[in-house]
Amino acid sequence: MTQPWTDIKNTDLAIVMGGNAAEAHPCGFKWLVEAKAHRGAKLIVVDPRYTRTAAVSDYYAPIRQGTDIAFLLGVIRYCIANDKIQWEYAKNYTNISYLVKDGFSYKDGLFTGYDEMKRDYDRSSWDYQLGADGFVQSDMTLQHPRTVWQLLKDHVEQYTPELVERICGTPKDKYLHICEMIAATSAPDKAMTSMYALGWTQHSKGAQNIRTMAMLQLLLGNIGIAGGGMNALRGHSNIQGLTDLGLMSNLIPGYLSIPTEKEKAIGDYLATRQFKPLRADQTSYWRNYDKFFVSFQKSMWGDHATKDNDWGYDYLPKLDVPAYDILRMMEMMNEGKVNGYFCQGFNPILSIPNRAKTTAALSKLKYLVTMDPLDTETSNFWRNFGIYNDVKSADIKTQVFQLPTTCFAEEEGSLANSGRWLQWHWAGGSAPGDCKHDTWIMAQIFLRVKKLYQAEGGAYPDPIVNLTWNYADAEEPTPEELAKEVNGYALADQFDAKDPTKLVAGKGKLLVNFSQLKNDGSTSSGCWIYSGQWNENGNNMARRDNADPGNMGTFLNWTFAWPVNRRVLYNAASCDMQGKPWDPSRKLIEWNGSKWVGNDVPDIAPDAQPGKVQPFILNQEGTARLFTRALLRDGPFPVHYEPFESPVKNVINPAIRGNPVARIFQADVASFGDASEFPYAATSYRLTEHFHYWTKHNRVNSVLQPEFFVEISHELAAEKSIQNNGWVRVWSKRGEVKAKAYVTKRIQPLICDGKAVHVVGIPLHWGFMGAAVKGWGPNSLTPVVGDANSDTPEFKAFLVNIEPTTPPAVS
Ligand SMILES: Nc1nc2c(c(=O)[nH]1)N[C@H]1C(S)=C(S)[C@@H](COP(=O)(O)OP(=O)(O)OC[C@H]3O[C@@H](n4cnc5c(=O)[nH]c(N)nc54)[C@H](O)[C@@H]3O)O[C@H]1N2
Ligand SMILES: Nc1nc2c(c(=O)[nH]1)N[C@H]1C(S)=C(S)[C@@H](COP(=O)(O)OP(=O)(O)OC[C@H]3O[C@@H](n4cnc5c(=O)[nH]c(N)nc54)[C@H](O)[C@@H]3O)O[C@H]1N2
Ligand SMILES: [Mo]
Repeated sequence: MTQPWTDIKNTDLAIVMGGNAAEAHPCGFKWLVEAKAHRGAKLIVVDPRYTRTAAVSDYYAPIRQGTDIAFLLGVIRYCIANDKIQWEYAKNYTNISYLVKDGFSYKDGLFTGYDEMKRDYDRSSWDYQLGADGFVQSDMTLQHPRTVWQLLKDHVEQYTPELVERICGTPKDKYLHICEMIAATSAPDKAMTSMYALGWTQHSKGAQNIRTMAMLQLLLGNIGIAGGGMNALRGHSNIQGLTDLGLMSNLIPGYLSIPTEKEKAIGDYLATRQFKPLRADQTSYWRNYDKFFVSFQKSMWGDHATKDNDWGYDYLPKLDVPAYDILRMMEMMNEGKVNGYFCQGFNPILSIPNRAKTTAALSKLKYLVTMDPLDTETSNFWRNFGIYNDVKSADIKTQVFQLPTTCFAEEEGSLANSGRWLQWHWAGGSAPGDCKHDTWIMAQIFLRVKKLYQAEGGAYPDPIVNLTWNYADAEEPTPEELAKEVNGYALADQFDAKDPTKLVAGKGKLLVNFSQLKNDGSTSSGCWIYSGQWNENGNNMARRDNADPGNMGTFLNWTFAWPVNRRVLYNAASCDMQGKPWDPSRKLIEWNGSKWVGNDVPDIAPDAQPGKVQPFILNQEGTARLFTRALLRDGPFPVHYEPFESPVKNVINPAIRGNPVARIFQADVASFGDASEFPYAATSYRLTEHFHYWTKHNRVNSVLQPEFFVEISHELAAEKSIQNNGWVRVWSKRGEVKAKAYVTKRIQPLICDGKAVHVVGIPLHWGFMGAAVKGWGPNSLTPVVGDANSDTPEFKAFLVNIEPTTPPAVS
């Protein structure tokens, strides 16, 4: 999130599109209830289903899943046509005036450089025109035909309300009403907030869904201001922490990235990350990349990371593919390329697409280790649960080891929420039986592997045997020790940058924050953005002072927010070119004539002159991007593409199937279905009464939502002679499930391009372990298609067929 949850109380208009916050984020949703009650804020919901969020909205419109880009490019077109742009913001804080290279163009659904065989682009033309000084060329009059503004205007021109209705199935009158509500927030003193989650991410063009809204928000001047923002409402309580701490195969903590195979030397690596400013007077904060990186290496390998060995650069693995995400791992297992799999706090048999493929993949392993407090379907993947008889237990040779762990509530630590607050928590109870903390188990494995390397050598023992392991009890590092290590230490005395006689952190002391990080090996930090979480003032994540003197919901002494306790990212954009808030009644920060002051930690150097340095300091440009250059793999502007499996043809580019850069594996192509065999548009989602696959182990939740069901409209029920509460068989090209039918007015057929499209809604909480009545969820049906940029599976839009059936026999 660019805002914290608490800032949502300051909004004028919230749009929940691509999520269902009232059900999936009920606790955070209360801040929107505050905004409605105390500011008269309005709520728009756009969802294929009339959700519980829709039930408390001021305006609801249906949309066919997978078509949000067309919808939102149409809203941008509306704002342009009606001059609803926050011009001072857009001109100064975005790249709207920059000139794009002459070689770049867009035609028939593709940008310059597409290679059909590779399903990828040569992106070299997707860039700005640079001057002899290396700075980007611009035209503040916006008249030049190569400005981002002119290209954007052309790009969105085709997305008329009529086309939006044809593609999305959203009735034109409803659509125009929403356009009008959104466009009104272009006034400098009006704020709209976008709250989204998986309804946008779980698509083959998920990243572009989000970008389209970000572009709209930038044109309206709604990012960085109080009550405005782009908000990814995160899932598991610490999933924000997962990405912050680099648990993705292509990341290092703090959104640094793993080197690629081509980057043989540290110089190659830094050259493509340590960006120089593209404009005069810009900050380009990534210029400090080497400080964050070297400090990370020092936290990992201490005295073994030296200038002479390039800070241990060779110790890092190098990527030969974009990422080893879960879809790729399953593909590799299926190809027989993986022997063992450690599955920690993860239940992939239920949570990743195409269960038949997952089962086949796990069956090819020599061993599977699960680390989980619960007995999961994944650790029992080899069992035949009796309903479909599709698992042949006798043929599966994989050896399974179950290591029982504690649950997060049984240990101390911090959780990073969606608003980037690192909140310390304490153990709520002690764990039953002989289960162990994850840290204990991982420490045991590490110590044993290290011993083996020490005894036997091996191909390259250095990264393992040289790893820093300075914990009081080597057998189990404490959360406190780990949190301090992540914060970082001064490895030598540190002096003030402006006054070299002033000691700011003595050797061995905790660093104040990341501004002290150095590239000379004299500091360490496990995750630069978390630096400041636990310094010599103590554990800042444990702070619980809820004073909010400015009443802006920033609560600066409540926990610690990354970066440097800042609550609203890009808050320098909340002020005009004179440094005054666009809305004086909602002041985050302001320029007092000599420095920035206010209710939040300024996202700009404290003495930076207003109007000069631009507020998006992490970007090379200093401005936000309406045109992303080559940063996204599938285009510098979003384009409407159909889901990979779609009930209708792409009406603007009929020859293109799905996102042309979507990640697919050749082996899965035969398992994609089409509308002639599978005419219905399925989607999958959560219910508030369950949390994924855990709470079915709990009788109370299982009583509230006992049984696997699918939701369909009255019209589809009539067409297929399906009774409410009757049994149905739902099948796709990949498998089938049986479920109870729930016939509801909350799903209505959508008219797309003159054809009725029926939506089949499939909640995801069931399985075969635990207390609830058994049944497989949606992932027996979903396809293995990944987003072009993030590899997130297309869980939200796929094709099925449905018919009435007899009840299954439950074992
Ligand atoms: N009670 C409960 N809360 C949870 C969870 C849980 O299991 N139970 N899980 C947590 C996790 S890990 C996550 S990631 C979050 C997920 O939070 P959400 O994303 O809010 O939850 P979902 O129910 O998966 O999907 C949200 C909505 O997206 C809609 N949708 C589907 N496709 C589209 C589309 O193409 N466009 C639009 N506009 N809408 C679409 C669906 O109809 C659904 O209403 O929830 C978290 N919170
Ligand atoms: N079709 C479809 N599929 C989906 C989705 C969808 O919307 N549609 N949503 C996707 C999303 S967003 C998510 S997040 C996934 C969820 O998929 P998973 O993450 O696989 O599901 P969970 O049930 O949350 O599994 C987490 C496991 O962690 C265990 N656990 C809890 N605390 C601890 C701990 O402290 N240590 C350890 N080691 N284990 C612990 C729990 O017991 C549980 O078994 O599903 C994904 N799959
Ligand atoms: Mo999630």
